[in-house]
Amino acid sequence: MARERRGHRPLELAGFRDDVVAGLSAPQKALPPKYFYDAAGSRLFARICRLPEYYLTRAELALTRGRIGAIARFAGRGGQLVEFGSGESLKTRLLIRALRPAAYVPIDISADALREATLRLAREFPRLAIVRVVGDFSRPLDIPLARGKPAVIYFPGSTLGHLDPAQAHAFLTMSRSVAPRMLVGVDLKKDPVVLHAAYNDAAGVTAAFNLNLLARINRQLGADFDLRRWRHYALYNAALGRIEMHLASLSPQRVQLGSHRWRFARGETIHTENSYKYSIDDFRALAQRAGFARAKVWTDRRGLFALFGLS
Ligand code: AVJ
Repeated sequence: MARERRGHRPLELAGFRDDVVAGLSAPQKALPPKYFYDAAGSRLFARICRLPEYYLTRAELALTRGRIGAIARFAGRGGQLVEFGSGESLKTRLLIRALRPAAYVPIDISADALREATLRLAREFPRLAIVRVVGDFSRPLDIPLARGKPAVIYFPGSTLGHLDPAQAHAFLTMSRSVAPRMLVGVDLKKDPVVLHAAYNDAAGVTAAFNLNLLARINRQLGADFDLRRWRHYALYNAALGRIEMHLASLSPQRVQLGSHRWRFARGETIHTENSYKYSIDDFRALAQRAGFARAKVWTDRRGLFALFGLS
């Protein structure tokens, strides 16, 4: 039976609205990437994961499959598996099958995504205790762990890439206080042309994913973004080691949300996401600064993606 706990207040419309107003009022207008994932956005993200250019999902799955024995030995069997994210993926199933954890504790901001993902897992693993936590793991939250059973955090998918280095350091430090071991998926630095293509796919799915954020703001908050006057713009910033996604205004325009109004110049952008890329040495150093003494690393054959085992 799956139980559900709330780590803190669920994500409310008011919070969404405040974040949008604050983000659009800054000199470099920006929106937090966590709002990409409404129902339409989650469907678009699932399509991104199957795009020929988007190597991340396939590389991580291949390396997890190929090295599952070593990964399971690192994580330990029969403990508590805490996943940051909804865990609907094939990788989670591989891990559960290999670790046979006593409890599986997925944490996700979307109660719907969490329920859907865990219902399927509960059918597939009827004897597994599943403890759902609805919450934003980017903020301190109460994670219901049993005493005496070793816990390991699973944070796949390069989701950590959203954080800048200072935030990633704080996040790893926080994670270390939750569990002594952590498995974290990290996208690696590589040919910028390969990176660029992964976020500028030929079919335009990433563009639709990015633009859906504006559609969601219109739909849920009543803003009046004219979607025909915005374009998806993603680039690799090599100096900062990150992909940046933006929405660029194609003409001078105004946007209204309640009593708020913003002007956009032609070519001005709203920064919607960062996706940091690391070298293996960069990430080892980051983990060490955050207090992890040891780092194991597994990569796919082509060296595109890495899974780190930190302890
Ligand atoms: C879910 C954060 C790993 O940064 O690659 C995919 C999100 N954005 N295409 C990523 C995303 C555009 C993705 N993460």
